Amino acid sequence: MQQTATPVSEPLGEPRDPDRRMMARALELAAAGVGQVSPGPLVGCVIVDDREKIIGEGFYIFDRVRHAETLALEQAGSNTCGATAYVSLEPHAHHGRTPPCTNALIAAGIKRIVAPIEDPNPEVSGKGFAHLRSAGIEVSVGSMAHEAERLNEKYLHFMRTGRPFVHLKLAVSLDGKIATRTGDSRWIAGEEARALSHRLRYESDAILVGAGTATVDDPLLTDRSGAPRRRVLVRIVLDERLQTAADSQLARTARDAPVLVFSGTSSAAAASDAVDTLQALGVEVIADETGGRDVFRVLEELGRRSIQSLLVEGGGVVAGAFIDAGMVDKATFFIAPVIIGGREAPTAVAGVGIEKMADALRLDEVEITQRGSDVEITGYPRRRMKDEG
Ligand code: AOF
Repeated sequence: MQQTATPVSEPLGEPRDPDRRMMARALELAAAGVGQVSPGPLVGCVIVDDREKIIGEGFYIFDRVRHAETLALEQAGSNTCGATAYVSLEPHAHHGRTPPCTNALIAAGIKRIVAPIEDPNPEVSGKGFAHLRSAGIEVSVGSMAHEAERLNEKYLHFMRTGRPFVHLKLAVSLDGKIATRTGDSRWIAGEEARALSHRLRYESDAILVGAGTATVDDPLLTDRSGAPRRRVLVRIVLDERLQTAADSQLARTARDAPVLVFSGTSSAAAASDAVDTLQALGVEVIADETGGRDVFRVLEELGRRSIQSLLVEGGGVVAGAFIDAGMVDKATFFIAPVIIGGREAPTAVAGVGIEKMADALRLDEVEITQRGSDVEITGYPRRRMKDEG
């Protein structure tokens, strides 16, 4: 398969030394696999000769099976003896769908390996580096570690916790509302923000909304980015009282893209006809004793299904449940210059909330970007002190 990736002229950030420059290229190559690696990692590899010339490049795509290092070595051909390999993740040393990449690197006569971070996959973690070192290869770890962590934030979180990485995305008015008092929410943010929302769907394995949003908006929740993706976006509704209608867009399209509905055990038992109807349409109804209110249990269930990443699109009740539970890993708010007003109009985040400002969820690594006339604020929730102990 032809490999295409953005050219080397625009490296990520402004790397200062040759290692950083080559690692930036490896990360850039890895990013070409977005949408096509789950449940695996994004991996890019650059092979560089002793005159610092790039002689091979590769990146991983799940369905192509072959790993980044193998592809880069193949492109480098017979010139690899004494070369340096830059890999965006620790090379694996076990037999998975492919033989160990460490074997290929050793056999090719690679002299030095540069990698930013360990692969937390227990099959790999530390073993890849140890194998390379035992073969006499110099291994440098840590170059662009933060960038590499961010690039693979979904995979790393999923490997470390067994649960999907949760990205909360909301479009809010200046007064923090997500709809009018009648529930109308089309549209708060403008076209640019909405296109970006489809990009976020594209980058996620699953998308989740609450029953209120599903009922009022009757959304399709599909990925309409047009970009190639490996796994169909799984659509999830937290629906304790089993309100999802058989004639909703979600239910009617359940054969085209999976729909999971988490409902309360008693609601599902009381409405067994509704369950049968939804199931006949292809909807999977998961009866859960908390009815999806315990988001940790929902995430564990999704983790069991190898769902690496989850985009939470609201509404306020669901956003509140995820924030109260401390289960948001990244947040994107599109703030539109519009004022909705009305005490009854829903706010972006409901839930229990907090008493003291000191307990508010603050974002770190905040990026603020103008999107048309809207402002995007994206950041990572700071871990709260009480979680630290
Ligand atoms: C690498 N280079 O390009 C990739 C790695 O057998 P697989 O392909 O499903 O992959 C199994 C594991 O290998 C995967 O979970 C991850 O730990 C590592 N992926 N490793 O050295 C690559 N894709």
